[in-house]
Amino acid sequence: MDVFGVVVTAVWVMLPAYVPNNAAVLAGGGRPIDGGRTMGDSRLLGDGKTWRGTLAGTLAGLTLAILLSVLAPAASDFVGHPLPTFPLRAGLGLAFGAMLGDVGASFLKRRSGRERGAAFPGLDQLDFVVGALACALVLAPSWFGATFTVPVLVAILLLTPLLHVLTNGIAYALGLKNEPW
Ligand code: CTP
Ligand code: K
Ligand code: MG
Repeated sequence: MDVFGVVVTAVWVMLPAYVPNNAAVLAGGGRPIDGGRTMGDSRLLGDGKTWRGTLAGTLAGLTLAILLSVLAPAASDFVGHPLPTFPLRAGLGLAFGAMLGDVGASFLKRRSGRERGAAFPGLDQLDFVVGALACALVLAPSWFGATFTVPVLVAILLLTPLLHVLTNGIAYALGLKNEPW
């Protein structure tokens, strides 16, 4: 596979994991997952992780995975490269895993004394990737093995932080997000 093919595949296959965080920002609010509970001196997760945001993010990612599967033949023709479809379990793993990774990162942020909204460089950009890949591996192992070749994984780890910085910067500039990370 050439570099173009690797990059296009990496972005395509991770779209259902990229969208949930942004959907959660738009739809979030209401009851926090931790119900206000604390661990030590800090909140377990904080007010930034809500049931509604998590559900909306997961549904948005899953819906996108279904849509991309329908579009895969046309998109493959367009880029001149075979792009994968998403079995339901793969789409669910990527979408829910992205939310789970983000929730896990908030847990770690609170344990390290960071308030809601504080930056944690590195973790902020990759938490959802690790969560998405891990859940996709568990829920759709054979699809995972066929889709995530080593070059595609390397491209994902290099490109995701760039895309994350870009989309969050745009969300901040549009006034949708309180911080640009
Ligand atoms: N959000 C949500 N539920 C989630 C994730 C995000 O409701 N599972 C919404 C919240 O309104 C949150 C906003 O999206 O404030 C931005 O998400 P994020 O940056 O992940 O949360 P922070 O508020 O920065 O909190 P944290 O420090 O815990 O990351
Ligand atoms: K986050
Ligand atoms: Mg934040």
